[in-house]
Amino acid sequence: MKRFLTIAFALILSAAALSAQEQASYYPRQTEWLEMAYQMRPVLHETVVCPVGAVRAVQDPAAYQGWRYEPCEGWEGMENRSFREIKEITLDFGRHYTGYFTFRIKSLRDCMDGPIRLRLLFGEMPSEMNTPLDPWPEGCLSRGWMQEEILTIINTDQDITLPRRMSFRYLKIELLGTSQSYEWAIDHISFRAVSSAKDVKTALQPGAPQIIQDINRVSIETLRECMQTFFEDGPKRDHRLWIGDLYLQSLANAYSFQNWDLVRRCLYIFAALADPTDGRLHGNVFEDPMLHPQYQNYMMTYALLYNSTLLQYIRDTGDLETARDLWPVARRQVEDALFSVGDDYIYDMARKPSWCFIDWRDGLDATACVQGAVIFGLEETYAIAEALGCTAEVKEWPKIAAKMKRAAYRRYFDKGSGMFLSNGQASVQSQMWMVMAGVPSAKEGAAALRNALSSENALKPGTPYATHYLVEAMLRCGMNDEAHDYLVDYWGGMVRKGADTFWEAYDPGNDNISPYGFTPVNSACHAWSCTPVYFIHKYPEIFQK
Ligand code: RAM
Repeated sequence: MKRFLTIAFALILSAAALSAQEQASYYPRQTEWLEMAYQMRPVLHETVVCPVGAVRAVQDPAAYQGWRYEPCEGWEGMENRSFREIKEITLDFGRHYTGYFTFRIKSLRDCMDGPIRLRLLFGEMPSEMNTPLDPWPEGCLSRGWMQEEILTIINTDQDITLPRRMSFRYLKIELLGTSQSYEWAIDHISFRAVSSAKDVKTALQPGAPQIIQDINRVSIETLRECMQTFFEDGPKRDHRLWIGDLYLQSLANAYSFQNWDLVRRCLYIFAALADPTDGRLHGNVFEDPMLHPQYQNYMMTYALLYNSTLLQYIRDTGDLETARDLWPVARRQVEDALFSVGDDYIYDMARKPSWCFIDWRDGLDATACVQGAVIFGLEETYAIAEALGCTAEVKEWPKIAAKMKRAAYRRYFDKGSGMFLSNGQASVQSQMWMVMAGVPSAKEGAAALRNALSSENALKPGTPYATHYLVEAMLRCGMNDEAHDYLVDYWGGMVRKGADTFWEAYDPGNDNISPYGFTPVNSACHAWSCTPVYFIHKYPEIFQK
């Protein structure tokens, strides 16, 4: 009896400890927010598609990353031709799709008397399909990201659907093994494409230039493919919701699909999964097998962009109820960032380590950029407080922002070069974040941007992510024609090199740029690259003329 009572007492105590722990959650409503996020999970729309033809790979130094495809025979009638004779085929589905692949082995003659072994390789880019993957480079991201499956098939004449979701345009099928005593074909090839995006709600002005039409279309396709149960960064690689990508997707969404429910869902997911001990947001989260963050992945610059996403969401929808719910989360991210601002009003990256992502560009000194990002985040969050009528809670912020701007100017502006230097380094990235923060006047900012863009030594953006802020900064300085030309050159450059969705990394001067040291693992349909649709529709007088 005594023993029973002890156990019962221990159980009650541990339950009490658990609920005390739950209550200690930084935001008391986190469990409820998670439940809301589950309830808001969208239904995916499905479309069944088939290949449009077979293609042959051509190694061509003039092609992007050295490879291109040209159409060839082989698709028509494939279902009645022995695959023992075909041996290998590459199919082109005509555009980028994300979803599930199905096919069948059809008996043509005699009875199957041994398993069939096939290699299927799905890929977004011609070079990804044709670059040897092994030996896999040391230190690179997981080899498992490559969409390659080896299948052993023991039954004919029934549908085989791959469990793994694929994101691709091209599919190569190779025969690795078969019995020689029967004939079979590959039949019933189909692909169930999925996306939560529906109709596009915006249209270009009649007569918009062809290149703008193309860039707009490719932006929309990029966003559509990334819109799954949440805004993924890349449907081929990462499959994650990252705050920095979400912010840019929310801008593009506002001028295309206008799916505000999906933005709202993402805002609640991040809030629900914030660190319960200190309220910090994680930089990215996963949907499966259940919603969870990439633990310990703290990204101060991204955490502040959560607030910008919320601000954009309020401006687009007027939904102050959601903003009121999430205001404590937004305020907390600023408080956390301000913890690292010293008495000199300069952000000190060493004070509380966190990943301050700005761009994938080797050697970039992010110090000045981060100072700018904090000022920008502070002001954006203050605008949320204004919308909610709660500025009294954060009345010090405008003064802090002003002091941080003055400190940034004093610390980073170099009269000699007419640029902001970050620990002595010139980069376009530093100029654009100083402009985003409102540190220089429009005139000075434009001069600094021009100086960095024309300087041979200044680092340039390595991703469409950073290029987004460059174009935004140019517009803020009144460099409208330059912003137009830059957008057309940069994103139009990808279109001219064959993009049907925009790439994760792009440098007009270096086709082999890869944040991971190996281009096949790059994502060729990447969320943060989809913002031209936002610029083109928000500023029609600049971009559609
Ligand atoms: C890469 C992805 C992702 C991005 C992070 C910081 O892993 O491209 O989209 O947000 O970097």
